Amino acid sequence: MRRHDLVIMANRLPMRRSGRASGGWERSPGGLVTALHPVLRTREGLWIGWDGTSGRASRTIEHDGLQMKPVALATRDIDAFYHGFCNRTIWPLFHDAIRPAEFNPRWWEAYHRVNERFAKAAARQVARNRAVWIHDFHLLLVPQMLRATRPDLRIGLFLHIPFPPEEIFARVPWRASLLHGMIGADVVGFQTWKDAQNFSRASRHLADAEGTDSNLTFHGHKVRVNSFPISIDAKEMETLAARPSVQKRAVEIKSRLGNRRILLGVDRLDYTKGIEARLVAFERLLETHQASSDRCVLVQVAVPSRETVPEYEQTRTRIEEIVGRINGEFSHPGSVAVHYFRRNLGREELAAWYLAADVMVVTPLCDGMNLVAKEYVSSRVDGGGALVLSEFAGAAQELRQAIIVNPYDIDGMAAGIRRALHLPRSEQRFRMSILRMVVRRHDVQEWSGTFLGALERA
Ligand code: GDG
Repeated sequence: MRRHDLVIMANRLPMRRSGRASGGWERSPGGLVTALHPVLRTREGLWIGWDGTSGRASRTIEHDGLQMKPVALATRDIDAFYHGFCNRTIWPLFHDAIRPAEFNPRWWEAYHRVNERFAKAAARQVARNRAVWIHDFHLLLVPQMLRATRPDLRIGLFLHIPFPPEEIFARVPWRASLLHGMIGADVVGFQTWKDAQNFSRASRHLADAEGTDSNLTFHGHKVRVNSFPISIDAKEMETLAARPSVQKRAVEIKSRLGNRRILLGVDRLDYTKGIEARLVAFERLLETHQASSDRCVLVQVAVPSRETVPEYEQTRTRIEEIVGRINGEFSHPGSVAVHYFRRNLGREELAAWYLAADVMVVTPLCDGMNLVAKEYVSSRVDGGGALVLSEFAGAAQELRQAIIVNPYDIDGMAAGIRRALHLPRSEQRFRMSILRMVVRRHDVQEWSGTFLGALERA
């Protein structure tokens, strides 16, 4: 069997099974694949992940120059590992415990089992002394498991979501095991320096690691800890937004909405994204006559997500109640106050909405990075638009020319939106030009190059 020079591991494969596309597979959209595809191609790489189905894994598949190895998960494991430990334990806990995390020993056992399965799959596939790059919160135990059988490998781990402050993390009954799992890597990367610090402190205080915030030692093994803020494929976004069909669609969207000022929100329908508070802030502007539905409209795109988790259903219900309340109170014939789309838009359509939006409102309560904010500025090839951004999105560390708001402060958020609507044109263009430069300079290609460089040096 041929072994690979670089193995990427993530919960999901970058392709999904489809009846239509060639060979029964189609590429899932996303910057991560775009960034890693060329690296994997030149380095004889392999991507290991779950293919989204239950049952037996198929052998390695090659599609579009990308080699992929599906990992099989049993139905009961998918439930306890994915719906349980990933989505109902780690996700809420790592997002500041906005919703209470549930600690179920059965889910933990399944998490352990699935991580072992991934680690075994990787151990068989990587060539001697080569590298494995593990992604995200589904696979936190893999670094240590892999190191135990393959101490020759360089192992990198990148967490896409925040790492919580120590006192929140300390609630997990299996906290030391989780930390030991992560510490098995040579490089552990986070979205922001704050996340990196939270992790290093938890490791020293709860898992007997020693060292500084950027260099830890555990039983003689050295771990580099740093921030590697993820980004988007800025060139691809710019090219998409410059397409005549997208530009034309943006003009059409504006005209269909009566050429009112457009405020736009685009999020997975997730309680961390702060959609309810954003709606209430807009309602506040309407109530206090600082905005009117004759002159502006809020469009919220909410992409269905994790619908089997009860908290997500409750969030959806609350959002829909608030939309109904605002429209009942403030809509007029021909000028609906809030347009709400609970669906996934195509890439072109999404780009057209970005271009049509006068103000993009990105107000998560807690978010690792938030790529929507970066996609918006990158799509503004016309230099127009304004960004309102939560201070609790990782992106706020870089996108400093956005109008930064606290999503827990409804009046402050309303004031931020109002300010964005009324920015003098010269200031608006100045802010946008800097934002665009930041995203272009620090794109996803730079991100993957920097991480792999750090792994190489480890
Ligand atoms: C996690 C972390 C971190 C959204 N609506 C549509 C659509 N999207 C695409 C966007 C963007 C992606 O989904 C969402 O990315 P985010 O970064 O906003 O959020 P999460 O899904 O929560 O991702 C996050 C990220 O990982 C990367 O590390 O930034 O903090 O939570 O790319 O474009 N795409 C299409 N139609 C839609 O309607 N086609």
